Amino acid sequence: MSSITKIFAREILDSRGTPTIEVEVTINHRIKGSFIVPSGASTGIHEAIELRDHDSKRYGGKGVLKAVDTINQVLGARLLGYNPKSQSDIDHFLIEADGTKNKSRYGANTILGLSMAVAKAYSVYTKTPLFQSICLRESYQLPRPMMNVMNGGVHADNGLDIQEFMICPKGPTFRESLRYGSEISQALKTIIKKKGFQTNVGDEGGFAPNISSPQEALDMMSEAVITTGFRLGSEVHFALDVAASELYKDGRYYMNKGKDKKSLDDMIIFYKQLVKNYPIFSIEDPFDQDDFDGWKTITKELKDIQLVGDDVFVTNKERLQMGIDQGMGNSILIKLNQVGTLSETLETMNLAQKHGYTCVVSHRSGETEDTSIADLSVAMGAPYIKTGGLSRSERIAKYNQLLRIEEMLSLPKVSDQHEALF
Ligand code: 2PG
Ligand code: MG
Repeated sequence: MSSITKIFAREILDSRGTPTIEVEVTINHRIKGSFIVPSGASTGIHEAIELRDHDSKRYGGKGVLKAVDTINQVLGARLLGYNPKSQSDIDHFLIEADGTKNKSRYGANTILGLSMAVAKAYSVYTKTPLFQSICLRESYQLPRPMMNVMNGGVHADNGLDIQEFMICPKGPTFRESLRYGSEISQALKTIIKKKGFQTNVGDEGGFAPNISSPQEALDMMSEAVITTGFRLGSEVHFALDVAASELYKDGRYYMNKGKDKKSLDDMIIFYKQLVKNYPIFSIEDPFDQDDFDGWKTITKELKDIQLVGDDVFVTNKERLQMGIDQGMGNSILIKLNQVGTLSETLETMNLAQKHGYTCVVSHRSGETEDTSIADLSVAMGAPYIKTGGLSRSERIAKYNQLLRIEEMLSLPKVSDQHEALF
């Protein structure tokens, strides 16, 4: 019989140098697992709340000492003695203890730190890779990577309105897809340099040249794919995250850094044009989080495109159900900290899968060395993972973890003897 014997949290830093929470859970006094909570910049208004200290004397108010104290003094103590196998009971306890709809009492960062640290400790305790200890399946598949090679929007200081321009390579294995992505990124760097732009990178490890036209970005990406010898439109596709909630005000979308005011119809024309001219297979957040007309229209008009709801669904099963009922999108972005517990995340993913919505497991723009999302994507059979460009270790760490998982899956099965959490 296993039980949680110690829980400890500390304040550490994320990839932007902003404080975040690390939680360590100890089982039976000796087995330890830990998790570090990520943090977003283009956060949706319907996301669960991230608790910060708002003490202007520390980290510009962004410290998380209150959350750390809540774990060390209040919630951690109440979880002692729990069997770590009872992940749903533990998550349930945390949801109840918080008692609010958006986790504003203790913060989704506080709660997620605990929820995931328990899952990770359990994986160490059972000597089972995290993906297998989250969900035991007959067979597992690796997700196809969506690599953010050009950064714009609030993730970069250039003129691009669209937040993320991604390449999505499809090799015979994950390892090969990663190689395609890396080679294309290197070629892209050379092209950007040749055109006289700086090759600095944005928050998610993609390049952030000082350009403002999406066509210019997509042209450079196309050139990079072609010069590396990969087939555009079959071996490599493109994907966008428009993060349109950031561009929306009073029924209009302010493109071209505010100079162009676009209506819903103008936006549809804009997307149709892009999809016609480039091999774009996926568009995330093409409309604002509450612009349901926009969402419904694009879902009808661009039927063949994967339309991913991030700010609109916020990994929340009620929001997703509403989208399903109203015909909004056909795919959901999955971010653990948007909802706050592993159990709720899995419920949302199950709901999506049941209704034919694809799941894209995602990092946040503020990331850490934690690689749990790589395991989550494999555990749940998500067809895609979005975890940044091919630079910056907090992004590469997830890709590297997928390489390890692919290797593990190619080995003969060692043991399925453990009991999985879900
Ligand atoms: C997004 C994410 C991750 P952020 O909008 O999809 O790329 O960004 O974490 O800033 O919300
Ligand atoms: Mg997004």
